[in-house]
Amino acid sequence: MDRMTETLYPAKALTDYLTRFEAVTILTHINPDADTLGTGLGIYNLLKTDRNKHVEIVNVSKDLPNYLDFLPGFGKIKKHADFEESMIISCDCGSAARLGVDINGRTVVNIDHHQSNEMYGELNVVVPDAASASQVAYRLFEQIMPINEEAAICFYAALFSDTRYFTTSSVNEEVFAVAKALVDLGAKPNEVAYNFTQRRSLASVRILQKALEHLHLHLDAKVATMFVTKQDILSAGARIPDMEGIVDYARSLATVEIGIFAMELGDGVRVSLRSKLADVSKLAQIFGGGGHSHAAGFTLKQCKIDETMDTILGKIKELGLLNET
Ligand SMILES: [Mn+2]
Repeated sequence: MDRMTETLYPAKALTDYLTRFEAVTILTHINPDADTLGTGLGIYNLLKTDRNKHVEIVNVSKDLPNYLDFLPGFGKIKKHADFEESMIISCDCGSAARLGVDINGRTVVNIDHHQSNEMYGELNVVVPDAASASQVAYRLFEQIMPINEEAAICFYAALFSDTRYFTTSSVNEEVFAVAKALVDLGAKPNEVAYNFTQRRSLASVRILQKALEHLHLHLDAKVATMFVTKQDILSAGARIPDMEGIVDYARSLATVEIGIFAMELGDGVRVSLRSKLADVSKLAQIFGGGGHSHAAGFTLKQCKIDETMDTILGKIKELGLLNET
């Protein structure tokens, strides 16, 4: 192992933690995506091969994305953490608050790739250059144990998803090197792709239709906004996971630099931001959110959608986000 690998992926430190604890609680973030669940389940599938270890994987959200049910171990994801003295491994989560579990006083290994990560762990393995948290987990765990097929499928699916099927600016030689290694270990690219692209829920298409009805262009057509109201969500029969990816339609337009999608939920308005070049994580941070430079988001409590959009557009101008591009 070269020194670079040693600093980025502190395998020895991880081994020490794993030796000290008999039980491990794997935590994934609220409103889970394929990266947090794929990373968590990949690690779960690795750790559970040790018969002396107690391992649990937890996501506290009401709904899990059903299309991810092909990930080995998906049915084992629990809604509550039961272990009290376990070591915690958090996956793909920039802030402790997004875990939805009180981690005060606990030993946490934080595995992530968000630039905005708050480094809330005792051991923080945060690699912003990595395209997915699963890429970080793979590079870390491959040094200390054999990666089995179940884990390879999970890590590959997470990488496939967080790179938007290998199309984002984070895709480079290293991403393909990791993808190749995971395929060699048993991940089937066609099966993973099928699960992501050919198993849509009807509700996800119905809610997309509503969002497209509310597509508007602003600021010389450099910003596209889309939204869905509570009523839209109700009539489409959509759940939050059904709305993942809608924001990409806004960004995909030729003239558009920043795409914005807002959904009106019971407790406020949730906003997703996507950009081609501009750093939208700055914008998200102003509103108490976070994320990556080209994919970020935030939630505003008790807000109206039209006012929210006006405020966001104002901030885009104020920050000069479009001037950078
Ligand atoms: Mn991620």
